[in-house]
Amino acid sequence: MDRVPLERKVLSENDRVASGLRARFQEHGVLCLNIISSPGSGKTTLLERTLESLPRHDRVAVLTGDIQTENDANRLKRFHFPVKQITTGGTCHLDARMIESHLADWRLEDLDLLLIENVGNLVCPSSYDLGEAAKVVVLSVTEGEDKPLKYPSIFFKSDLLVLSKTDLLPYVPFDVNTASENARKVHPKMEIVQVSCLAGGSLQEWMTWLEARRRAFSSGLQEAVR
Ligand SMILES: Nc1nc2c(ncn2[C@@H]2O[C@H](COP(=O)(O)OP(=O)(O)OP(=O)(O)O)[C@@H](O)[C@H]2O)c(=O)[nH]1
Ligand SMILES: [Mg+2]
Repeated sequence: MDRVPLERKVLSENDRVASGLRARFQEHGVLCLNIISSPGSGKTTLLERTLESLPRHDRVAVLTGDIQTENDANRLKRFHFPVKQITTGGTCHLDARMIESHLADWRLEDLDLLLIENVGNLVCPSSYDLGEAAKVVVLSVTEGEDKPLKYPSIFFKSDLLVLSKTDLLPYVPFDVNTASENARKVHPKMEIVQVSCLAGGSLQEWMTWLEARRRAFSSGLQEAVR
């Protein structure tokens, strides 16, 4: 008798909740980005500068994750967009259930863009789908060019690599080409932008990517309803 092997993918609880979130984001036209990096690579500073440069009427909100403190939310609330802190109390990553519960009293129909700052960690957040449209990994120039090779999962799963703190390049032995080559060894289609968030530094490449992604997402939604 021939035997037919049957394989059934049993979705984990997190994947199930994340799929529900993704469907809701799609239904309400919310582009969700999950921003991941080591502690201190500059995620909150990048978000501060981003919020600062967006028009006040832009339909943007931020969820920011940390093990302890409301510090990042307090920094981000100054820009008058909806911001909530998710304090995990010890867990080294956000999960889909945390996103779902913190979105409970926000109307998704009032948003176009949801930026999630994950807990500072290059390992665990890569395993937890939050329902995002894309992961963005931030690597600062003080961390070394080899990080994409050492922590391949997050670089493989991210659409964009933000090389941050480029103002420090004159002072640290970090080769942008080597870092980019390493990232593309892991993820050949990785898009890469360079930013400096210091006063006078440039966010232009990141803002251009973000705008293009928002346009592509919204035209994808329009195509879907045609
Ligand atoms: N030189 C330089 N310093 C930066 C830049 N961006 C951020 N920093 C500094 O890096 C430190 C960490 O920045 P944060 O934005 O708090 O980093 P983070 O990734 O949000 O940190 P966690 O949330 O703790 O993981 C701060 O002292 C920032 O001032 C930059 O572009 N250039
Ligand atoms: Mg932060």
